[in-house]
Formats: sequence, structure tokens, C-alpha cells
Amino acid sequence: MSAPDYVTHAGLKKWVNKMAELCTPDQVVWCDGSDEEYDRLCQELVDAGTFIKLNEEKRPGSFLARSDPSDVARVEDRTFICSRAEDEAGPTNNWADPDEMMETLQGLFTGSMRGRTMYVIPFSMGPIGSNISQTGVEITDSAYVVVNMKIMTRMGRAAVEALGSDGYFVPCMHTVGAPLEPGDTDVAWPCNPDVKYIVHFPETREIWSYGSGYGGNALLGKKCLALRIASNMARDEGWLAEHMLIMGVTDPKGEKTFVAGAFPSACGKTNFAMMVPPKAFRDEGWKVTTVGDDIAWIKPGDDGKLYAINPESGYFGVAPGTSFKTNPSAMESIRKNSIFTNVALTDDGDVWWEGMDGDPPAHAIDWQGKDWTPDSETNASHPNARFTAPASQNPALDPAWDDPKGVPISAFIFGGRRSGTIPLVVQSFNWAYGVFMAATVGSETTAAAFGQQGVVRRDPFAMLPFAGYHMGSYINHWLSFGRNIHNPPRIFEVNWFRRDEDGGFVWPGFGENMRILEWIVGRAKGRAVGVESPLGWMPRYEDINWKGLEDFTEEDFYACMAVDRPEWDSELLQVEELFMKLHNELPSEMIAIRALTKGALWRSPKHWEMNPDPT
Ligand code: SAT
Ligand code: MN
Repeated sequence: MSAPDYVTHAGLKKWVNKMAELCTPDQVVWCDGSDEEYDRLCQELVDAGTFIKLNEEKRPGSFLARSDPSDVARVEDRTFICSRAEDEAGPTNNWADPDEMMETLQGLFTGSMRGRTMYVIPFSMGPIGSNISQTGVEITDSAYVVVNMKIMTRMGRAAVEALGSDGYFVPCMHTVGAPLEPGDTDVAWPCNPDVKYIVHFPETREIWSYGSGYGGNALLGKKCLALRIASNMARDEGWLAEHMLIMGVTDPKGEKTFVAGAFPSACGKTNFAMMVPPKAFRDEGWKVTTVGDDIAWIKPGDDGKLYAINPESGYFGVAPGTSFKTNPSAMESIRKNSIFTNVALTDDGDVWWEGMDGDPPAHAIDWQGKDWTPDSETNASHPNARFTAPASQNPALDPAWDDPKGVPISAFIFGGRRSGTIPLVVQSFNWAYGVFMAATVGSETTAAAFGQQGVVRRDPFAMLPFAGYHMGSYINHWLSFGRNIHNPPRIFEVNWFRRDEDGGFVWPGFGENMRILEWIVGRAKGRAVGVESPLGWMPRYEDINWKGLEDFTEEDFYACMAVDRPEWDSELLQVEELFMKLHNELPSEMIAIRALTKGALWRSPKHWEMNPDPT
């Protein structure tokens, strides 16, 4: 099919033709993003066995997909940043020579869509017409990708019309890498089990993805464009592309403050973004609303404030562990019109996963299509099983979530999963100290995901797998960016995951995080009291609102807040290791702040004995 009339962009049409010649699909389909197109493709996916239609009464308009067992997550070891110079990619990315890689890809993509349909998906990351948004065009041979992109991005005719006849777009090439020969029958989840490449060319701003149909490997607007390519754009153009949630916090007076937060995987980012405050807070009038749960693009406005948009329009969230207890808004968001990947199918045609409310079903079909009962030794859903749900279905969606202007950010929050060392909350002394905090964030690996439990993996800015250039330069970009902001957002570090000697969590977490958020917002607005600690400003027990959590004692609180000198000596040694790795491009300020922090560690962890500083 040739391009529809509303496509007036000669460069786009030329590129699509060239890619069709390379990949030799049976046909080319330009996606218009309409509901009819979505319904038609979902039906085709049902007919092909990729989708199972869920019970229309229980889960209207929703589908289940089961991936190939070899294609269940992003493949970081097959992800490449192919900058001209190896040093540009830095020590935390895989690099390959761009010319050699392009040759490899041309070989792999030749004839790669034989027997399949090539879909052309124009999409906007961010509200169409926003000066912070970017346009991409993904070419793919996966209808599963098309329907997921429909939920996750502003996709189709509107995006291509906004592009006009000469607008800039990021070309995103994707194939599942499984051509069909005449007479071949297709499988439910085509992919290439042996060869996978997720490749970024930062200078030419191109993305080429081969062999996987899953999540961030295949929905190229998300991690590939919105983080790895966009982080390069942001550095060159003076803005930020971040792995951050954005939320609005409304206080009882009706004043609203927006904060952005970065957390590594498995730290409850989606839960935090959709947090429901405790009843005592709701009764007072506190409200939390979601702008985004994964990615933030942030630009300085003419008034000197930082404005953030969520480039996405849906949630691609981890299903296991999501329940009405941990995240009621997510549960509401997935009631209908959602796609589920690698969760279990119940006998009444609904979905189930580990950690859902109530008792497990007596029988289900697991994510690999096998019979499952609570006595089975394996999990019914894959630990990385996902839901794809439209943001518009989130009951806590912020009214400004698709405001083209973005929302003004007053605070940045960074956090990891740490059983000790890092206090529940601390505010950095200033922007540079905040950059140090963010640059040194670590998170303990969980047994399920990464093997050995309790090993701290440094994940600067929660961007380790997503920074599209040298992590040292990335830290430097943040430093200089803040220097040029008149009144930069305040920077905080949090740790919801401290444990006591018996291994139990000391902080209840979830909605109770609202108490800490209230202090953060108060500090960002220059109201709340903080006292000095070796690391930054901290609340005392009396600076936190404990209404409704009276059995959480002063002693409990300070157990979450202690700054232990021996623990910090060892922490700063690990920080030195990270800094040695990044030393080529690491700003010297980071080394200085590390030394100053070491020098500032006083013997007493009782920071609250210091005089409060009311400013
Ligand atoms: O698969 S995604 O990259 O979209 C999600 C994730 O792994 O963080
Ligand atoms: Mn993410």
C-alpha cells in the first residue's frame, strides 16, 4: 500500500520505500492510529493465536499474549550505543563501530520481513504540538507492536500531520527477525531466539532493533527513543531526558506541587507515581495525581522554571505484585482495554498473577500455556509479566498530564532499594550535592532478578541501562544544567527499604510514603523544618505528620534515619570504585564532594541533636 494522501513528507516516504526494498515484506501498511485499525489488528492477532481475547464481562476489550519463553525482557547485553568514538559511549554501555554494525544490520534486515506485513507507525512522544515533544516513525513487522504503540504513544495520522512535509523524525527500524518462506506456518510469538540486536546510532539519531518482539526491545518509542536517543538530544540542546515518574501533590489549601522521581527497576516506581495517601491525609485534603510513571522530558521555560512532560500515553507496568493493596489506581487502569503479556489465564477468561488480591485460583493456565495450580512449583505468571494500559484510565491521572506546556517541577527525588546506609529521606545541601546523590544511587539486587541477593548495583540517576552516552558526561550535563537554572528544583534522596536486625522492613512504605512526600514538598517550598546532617538536611520526628500512624514510634523513625559512620566509610569506598570507572569524563566536583562527605561524617548518627534550621 502506498502512503495515504495525508502523508506529505517526501523524506519519510523515501525512507519507507527504501526500508521496504531492504526487508521485502509482502505488503506495507501505513497505520492511521484509528480505533477501527486497533480493533482490526487485535482481531488479526486473535486469529493468528498471538492474542487470547479475555472475558468481555470481566475484562472488556482486553487481550492476553504469551511470548516465546526466550523473549521475556529487555536484553541489556545485546543493547549497543554505536557512537563514532568508543569513548563517547563510555564504560557502562556496549559499543560497536557504527560502520561495522550498520553492515551487520543491513545483512540481518535484508529480506527479514519476507512473508509478513510491514507496518509504518508515525508517533509522537509527548503531546502533539508541545515544544518538548519529538516525533518518531517506527517500521515493524509485528502487529503486537502496533497495538501496544497505540496505547503507549500518540500514534497515527495526527502525528504524521504534525510532522508536515519536512518535520524532523527519529527513524526506528524493527523486525522480529523471523521471515516466513512460502508454505511456512507462523508461530504465535515470532522472534529470533538466537540473534538479537538493539542498536542506537546517537550521531545520526537512528534506532535499529532485530530479533525481539518484547517491551523495550520492540516498542522503540520508550527506552530507545525517549531515553537513549533523547538523552543525546537533551545534552546537545540543553534539556533533560530522564527515567523519572512525575506526580502532582495537592495540599489541603489546594496548592499543587509537581515532583519528579528516579528509581532503578524493582523499587516501586509505578506504585509511587500512583500513590494513594493514607486516610488521615485524604481527610485533610491531600491528593496525589499521576503525570507519568516512567519517563520525563524536562526543559527550562521562559520563566526560568523547569517544565516536564510525560512522553508516553500509557503504562507498561510489571504485573506481579500489583494489587488493590499495593496500587489501586493501576488496578483500576487495567479494568478494560488493556493488553496483558505473560500473565496467567484463569478458567473464567480473566488474568491472574502472583501478588494479586485474594486467594490464587484453584486452576489456571500459566504464562507458558501449561496447566497450573497453587501446588505447582513454578509461578503462574512470569516475574516480568506486563500490562499495557491507557493513561486515560488511571483514576488518579493529573488533569495537566497532556498539557503541551508541561508541569513545573519543584523537586527531584532519587532512591534505590537499600537495606541499610541510606536514610529514609535527606535533602541535598545544594544542586551539586544533589547531583552527587543521584550519581551514586545504588540498589540491592533481588534474588529473583539478578542472582545473588543484597549486592549493591550502582545505577546513577537510575539511567545505567538508558544513558545514550558516557555516564561521566551525563553527570556533567546535570551539573552544568543546574548552574544555569535561576532557582533549580531541590534534590532529595529517599530509601523506603531499610531493614532491622531481623530482616524486616522498618518503614511501612506505599501510601505512608505520603508523610515523607509532605516534608519534601514543604522543603521545596521553603516551609518545612530540616536539620543538618553529614549528608544534607533531614526531618526530625516532630517535623513529620504522623496522624493515623501513631504506633510508629520516634525510635522507629530514627532507626530509618541513622547515618552510620562505618557504613558510610564502606559506601564511599564503593562510590570511589564507580568514580574510577567513569574517571575519563567524571566532573571533578564529584570527587570533591565525595571527599567532603567523608570528612563530614561525624561520630554521632544523631543529626537531630543539631539546631533546626527553619529555612
Ligand atoms: O521492557 S521495558 O524496557 O519497556 C520495561 C523495562 O524493562 O524497564
Ligand atoms: Mn522504566
